[in-house]
Amino acid sequence: MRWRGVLAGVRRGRHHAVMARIELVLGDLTEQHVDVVVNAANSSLLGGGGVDGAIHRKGGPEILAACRELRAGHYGGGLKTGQAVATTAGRLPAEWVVHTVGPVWSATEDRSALLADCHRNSLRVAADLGAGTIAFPAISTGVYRWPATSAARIALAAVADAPAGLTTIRFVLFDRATYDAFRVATGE
Ligand code: AR6
Repeated sequence: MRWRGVLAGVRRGRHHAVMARIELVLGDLTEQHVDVVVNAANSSLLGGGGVDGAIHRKGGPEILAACRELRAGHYGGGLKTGQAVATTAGRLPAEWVVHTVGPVWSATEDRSALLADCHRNSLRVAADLGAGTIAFPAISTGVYRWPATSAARIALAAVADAPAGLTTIRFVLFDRATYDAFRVATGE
């Protein structure tokens, strides 16, 4: 697409000068026209419910085939919590899916560093691919039960110092309460 080419030109010319813009959107991650969408996956990399299920449904079988190849190779034991790895985005309007595994919420153990790792490692993988634009869901706030207010603070802090080359970091929030939690956290 033309605008991607333009952005790539800007990035190459002014590598260190471009700051990432943070955007909050109430909507569906699978409809985002960005270079990378981040999947809130599980360690099996073989699909699940929530946003993971939506990505595989809309992206088609190519994504699962790529995940199976990862499992057959370097990721035989699955993807560890906090780590990130890229595949094709199949039929999604994005170029790549970066799969990451969020921590399950615990009331007794502080797993915040792992949630921050998900964001930082996803950004690093995206930057290594040459991506300029990336969209995240609210990782761990669904099936993994992380409270949205806390997740929003951790996510926004973790992406504040993005690798060079990333110009847009978009959080795509699926419901109004999660969107509001992120909006409040941006003002803190
Ligand atoms: N677009 C944007 N956000 C979405 C969408 C969508 N299409 N669908 C759901 N969400 P979850 P987790 C929101 O459960 O908590 C899966 O089974 C959702 O409302 O998708 O990290 C995996 O395979 C919530 O705010 O991910 C794992 O087993 C957020 O995305 C496990 O769930 C994250 O909810 C991971 O749990």
